[in-house]
Amino acid sequence: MKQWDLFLAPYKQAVEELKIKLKGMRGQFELDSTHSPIEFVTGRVKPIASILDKANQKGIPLERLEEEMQDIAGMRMMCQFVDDIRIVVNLLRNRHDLEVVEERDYISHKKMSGYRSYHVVIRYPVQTIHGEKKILAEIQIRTLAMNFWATIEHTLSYKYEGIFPSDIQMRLQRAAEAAFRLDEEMSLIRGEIQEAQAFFTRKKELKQEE
Ligand code: 0O2
Repeated sequence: MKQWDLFLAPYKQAVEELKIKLKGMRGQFELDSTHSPIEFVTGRVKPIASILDKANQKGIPLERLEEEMQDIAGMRMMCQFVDDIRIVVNLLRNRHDLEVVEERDYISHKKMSGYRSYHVVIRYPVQTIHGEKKILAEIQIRTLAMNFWATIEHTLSYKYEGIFPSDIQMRLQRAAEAAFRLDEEMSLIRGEIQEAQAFFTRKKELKQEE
């Protein structure tokens, strides 16, 4: 157990630090009084049982966990709109306190399950009493609708141990489609609101010039 505590300590530290930093980004948008592309942020260290399960499934030897398991430290950033995801990914790419090492776009290429999300794998330096240690972490960036679907599917997946009865499978696929359409509708509504805002701002400016 002590060995796991030692192994997981830098991951725990990274998650705590990243929570503060990524939530801080939202705070900065609020200060600017501009729309925040970040709605909320969560983070967790993968439980030992899940690490062992995944290592077993993927054939990762325990001594290779550091290099081969990218989501022992996992963060999630939830956005209101699909367009916000690109903005958040760019913000991450431009940071100097982490290095983006890999990106997986499950939005343009959704998974067979119906899962949609944008994954960014980072290398993050943790300062310890023994010096700097760089760890891998995964940041999942998704809309509220994508998160809703993934959370429910994940819970059901535990219940059915990953093998869904065909009717549930079909309903999950339909729910994934519905979540996709919800995101599309919301983007259209947002576009119209922004157009209307631009129109009224311009009208106000013209009036002031008169
Ligand atoms: P947990 O409980 O979230 O920690 P693979 O696992 O082979 O698909 P890989 O290489 O591990 O892929 O990385 P990937 O696909 O970028 O990220 C895996 C993580 O993405 C999962 O972690 C989930 O969090 C999420 N994810 C991927 N596919 C699905 C899906 O179909 N449904 C849901 N709900 N989430 C998914 P873990 O390790 O599964 O678990």
